[in-house]
Amino acid sequence: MAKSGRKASFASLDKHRKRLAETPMRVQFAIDPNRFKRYSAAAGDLLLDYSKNRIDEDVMAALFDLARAAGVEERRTQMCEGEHINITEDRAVMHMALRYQGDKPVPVDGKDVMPDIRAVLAHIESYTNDVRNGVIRSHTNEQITDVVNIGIGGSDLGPAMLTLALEPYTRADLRAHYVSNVDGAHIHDTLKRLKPQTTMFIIASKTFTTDETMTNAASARKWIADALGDAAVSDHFAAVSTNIEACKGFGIREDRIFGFWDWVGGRYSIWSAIGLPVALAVGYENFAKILKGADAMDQHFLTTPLEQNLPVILGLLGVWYRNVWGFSTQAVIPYDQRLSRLPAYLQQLDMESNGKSVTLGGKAVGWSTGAIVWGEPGTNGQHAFFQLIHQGTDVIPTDFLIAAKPHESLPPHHDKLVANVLAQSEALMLGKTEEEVVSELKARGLDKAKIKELAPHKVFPGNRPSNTLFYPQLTPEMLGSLVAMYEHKVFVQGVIWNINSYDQWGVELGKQLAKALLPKVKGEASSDGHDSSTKGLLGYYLSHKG
Ligand code: G6Q
Repeated sequence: MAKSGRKASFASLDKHRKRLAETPMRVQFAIDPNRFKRYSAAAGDLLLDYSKNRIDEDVMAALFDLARAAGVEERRTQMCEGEHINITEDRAVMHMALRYQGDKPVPVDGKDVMPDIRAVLAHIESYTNDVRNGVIRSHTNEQITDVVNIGIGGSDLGPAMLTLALEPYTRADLRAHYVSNVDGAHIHDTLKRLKPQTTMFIIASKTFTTDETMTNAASARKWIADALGDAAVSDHFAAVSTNIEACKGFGIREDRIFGFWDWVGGRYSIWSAIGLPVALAVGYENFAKILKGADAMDQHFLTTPLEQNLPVILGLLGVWYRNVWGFSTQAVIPYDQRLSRLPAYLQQLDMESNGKSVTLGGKAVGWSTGAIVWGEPGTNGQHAFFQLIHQGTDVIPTDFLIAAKPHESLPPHHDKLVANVLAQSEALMLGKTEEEVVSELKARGLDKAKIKELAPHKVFPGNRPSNTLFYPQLTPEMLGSLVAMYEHKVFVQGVIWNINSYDQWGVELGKQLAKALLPKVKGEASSDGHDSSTKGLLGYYLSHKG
């Protein structure tokens, strides 16, 4: 689809926007008793209710036309067939192979990758079982009680999010911790309560060169060597990387190095050995269920008609709001405390993938791309930033996530949680008109003057969009499905915007400049050549560092 075609599509969608502006959702719900049925879809047990959006059948038809015209289906096939759709790094994008449950070969650059994937999974399984069963022990012959994953970005956010989400599947005597920040406070505070004798580290780095990770790894190595001697290092470290030689150089035993491949992007790598700390925390059988759930979502994405395809629907709604209504952010609010890191995880997945401003052909895009993704769990958010979502001047499309069944038997908690999530999407959609406010205040016995004064503050504009994702329970399978669904949503949007969702050049400049600044920060080189702000800040640092 040419640039002019995309622009024309957005322009024609704009006519629908103008038309719909006359008919808010509360009117549409009143007119159409089947609205929920019409605008909900499912993938297995996962229900997506998207009826509380500014849409009607003509809008959805136009959006599905756009997906087809932009080549979402063709691109999906290209991705599956191992084409190098990551053009700037000349790489295939094959994270789906990592969770593939079928028995067909999956070729990448002429080689079936499934035997290697299965070999790494078998390695993860045996290592995980051995650590959990106390067969692999520490240098002092003790059972491992704590696993510290050292990694950052894609080598941290995914496993950290999954481990927290699957707390009901963890064992009290084996805890997983995550250290990512180069800020020494992070590793310091993590190790503060741990014993070197029973702590195992995993150095998770695709490249094994990332400065933050290497700095934390060196501090962890010193912590072990200081307490137990240098010989203990090989008993207390494992690594996940594509750079096997560098892992060996660090002192990691060959049988504790878990490989992966350059056709797996960092933020798409939780399905690879990057998931090792998760497997250690919840057991290999549960890790395998995460993969199974993700594969089920892949099959849904690959085979379900666009009109019932969850990632496609979510992606198109995002495009509708971003490019036609001009909404710049997307909130993700899990009513599931254990998904408290999901927004941060999705922030990377979405913003690093689709925060781009040139097309695949290297020209400036003529439209907005990735939205700003943010969120916190409900009900906490209600007592914090929901004010702005309800009455602020910006409209914030919101995804709500909720399980039908909690893991704990603590009535009445879950019923209250569900009442709250339903109430929020209902309130956002309905709003409260001035007439409703006035009659409420009258019923409370307020006089006319007070009502006039208060009413404008109590009006809710309503017509604010949300999706609700309802699932039976937050199981490993469901979690895998949810994450894969969002991966595919990002893919769909990337195709429509004609950008490369699989590179991240925007993170490079800051890294380069930090490298150049380090000798100056250390006071070993002059600050000449920098702008006055950078020089001024350097000067402040050098005079206060003590
Ligand atoms: C993700 C990015 C990035 C990456 C980190 C860590 O897609 O590439 O977040 O995961 O920079 O990189 P390493 O795993 O190589 O240390």
